[in-house]
Amino acid sequence: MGFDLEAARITALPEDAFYISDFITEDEEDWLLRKVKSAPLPRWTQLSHRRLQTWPSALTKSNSLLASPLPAWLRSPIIEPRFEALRIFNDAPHKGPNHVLVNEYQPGQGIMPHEDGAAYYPLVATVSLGAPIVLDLYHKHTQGNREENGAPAKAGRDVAGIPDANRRPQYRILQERRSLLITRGKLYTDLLHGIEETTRDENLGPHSICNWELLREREPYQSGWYERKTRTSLTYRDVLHVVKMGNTLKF
Ligand SMILES: O=C(O)CCC(=O)C(=O)O
Repeated sequence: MGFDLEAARITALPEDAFYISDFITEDEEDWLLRKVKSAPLPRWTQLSHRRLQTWPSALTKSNSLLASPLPAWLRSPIIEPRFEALRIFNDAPHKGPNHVLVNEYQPGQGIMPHEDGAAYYPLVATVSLGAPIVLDLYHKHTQGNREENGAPAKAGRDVAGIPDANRRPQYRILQERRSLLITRGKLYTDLLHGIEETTRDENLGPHSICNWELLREREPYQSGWYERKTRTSLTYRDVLHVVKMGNTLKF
């Protein structure tokens, strides 16, 4: 599969975002979902609005990663050969992702607007599995009460210091199953991202969805809405600070 990254650019967004609708095949999607589901139960962290697996491990309190390879199923075929062919992580310190969060959202679940923060090189590559979902992007208005790394926000307050009901995303990206979304640079550092807690995504169309022209299929959304189904994401990142344990473990 050959991909042209420039052809995948979401031109309506500040730099940089890319969307590839047909990134993995249906068989690869099935296989990846089986791998996610077959992980032992303690691998899952149940949060109030989604559940999460962290590979190879959670970051330390000082935002470091204990050096350990990603499992083979998260490497091939996504990193090798596809990310490598796209050269997306070539400028990252470790030349490739070393950390993956697996998020599972049931209908009605989502994630509050947040930024991923300084622990990571400013690039996220997200593979979507199972069902479509809309990612909302918000400009940062205040520095005060935003979330970082998906930590719970204070109830009733939002990132802009305005009531939740009045919060409007600046941009909306529709992520189809089997797609890849890459966000990097200023888009990573200057905008917040979140997923609405809803059972249907509405008001969809070329006027509201900034990657509308890059979608694999537009017909399913012609009515302007769809019902959410279980959607799983694999978010690949490069953690900047990696600690090697080898020399410190002495028996
Ligand atoms: O599931 C997604 O696409 C978004 C996940 C996310 O925002 C995060 O892991 O920080």
